[in-house]
Amino acid sequence: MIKKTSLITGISGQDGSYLAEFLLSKNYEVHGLIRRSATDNLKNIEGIKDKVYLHYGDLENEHHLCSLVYKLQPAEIYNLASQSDVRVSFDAPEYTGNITGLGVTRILEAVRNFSSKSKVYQASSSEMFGNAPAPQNENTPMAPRSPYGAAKLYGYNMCKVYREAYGLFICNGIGFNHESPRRGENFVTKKVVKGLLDAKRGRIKKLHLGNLEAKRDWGFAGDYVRAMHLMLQQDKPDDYVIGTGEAHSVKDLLQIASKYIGISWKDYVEIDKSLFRPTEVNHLLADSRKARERLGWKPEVSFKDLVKMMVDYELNEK
Ligand code: NAP
Ligand code: G4F
Repeated sequence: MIKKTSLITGISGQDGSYLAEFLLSKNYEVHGLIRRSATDNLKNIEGIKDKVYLHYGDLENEHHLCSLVYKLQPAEIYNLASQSDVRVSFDAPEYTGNITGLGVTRILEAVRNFSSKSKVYQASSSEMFGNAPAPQNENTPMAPRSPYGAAKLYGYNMCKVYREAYGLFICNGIGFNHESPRRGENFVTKKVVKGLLDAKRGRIKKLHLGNLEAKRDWGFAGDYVRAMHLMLQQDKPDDYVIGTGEAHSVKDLLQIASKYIGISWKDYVEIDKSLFRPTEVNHLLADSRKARERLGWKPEVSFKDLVKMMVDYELNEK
């Protein structure tokens, strides 16, 4: 059987690595865009490096994206690359706009001009909702509160424009927070799990955190890549909210993780005002009925099991 060709931007990230494994299991030929790095940024794809085709490049470089898309003519393109850290986007707003926002347009232009049959998945974000009342779904008005959210909203809208103007097959997945052992170290789930374990082992005396009241709808990244793939298998392109339908505060996260680890988080956590954001998103909770009904998607890992998975992984890390 002829293999379907896929291209994943951001293949070295959390989602990119799970998606690559998933597509390989479905017998796809998997290509990934990676950035040249002086240090190791390929840890997440260590196990599959020999099974995928890696191409150096950057979402900043339109010419390179065009020639890659032209050469590969991928059946499916998953645009997962971005400056994905909300806190960092306040320090680097222009860079975030360039990669997380304009980067989407560069992919869309490459597809429009050189591979118009490619189906495109865009990794949009629940951060676009800002403080819209929970639960949020595809019809909830969007009002971002961070440069990251604003850049994602631009990319989201460009996908809609290109879908309607040029008849391209483009889907926005509006992803709520999803985590895993491969989560970047600055995100709060990984920071809490690692920090509490370090505290228990006596490696640190205090774990510095920001706003403990914020609520997020946290799911397992492995579940979310199935939804990305399902969107591109439909007859028509559309946008879908992807989330668990359960929200927890950062305090709940601390409670569950510390109970499993066997310590009291209150002995270690210190609030650091500098870790608060200039503007916060208070409560994200997904109403993902559309994805459940039309795609037949549902998450399989509960929040408690996700936390346990992340703790167990750290315990087994050398
Ligand atoms: P991640 O772990 O931060 O991965 C981001 C990827 O983008 C990395 O592979 C990174 O490469 C690459 N990248 C960054 N800047 C690039 C550039 N200029 N050119 C090419 N590649 C670049 O993010 P993730 O959690 O897997 O998320 C995947 C996507 O979903 C992102 O677009 C994110 O914004 C979005 N999203 C994530 C969530 C979530 O909760 N995880 C929710 C909603 C939306 P390096 O390894 O070289 O840094
Ligand atoms: O883990 P976070 O940094 O994730 P955030 O900001 O929700 O963004 C993630 O999810 C988005 C989807 O909604 C993605 F689009 C985005 O790419 C990323 O994956 O922070 C979660 C919450 C925030 O309210 C933050 O203020 O945790 C709070 N928090 C409290 N102390 C902290 C900390 N966050 C971080 N990163 N570090 C802290 O010390």
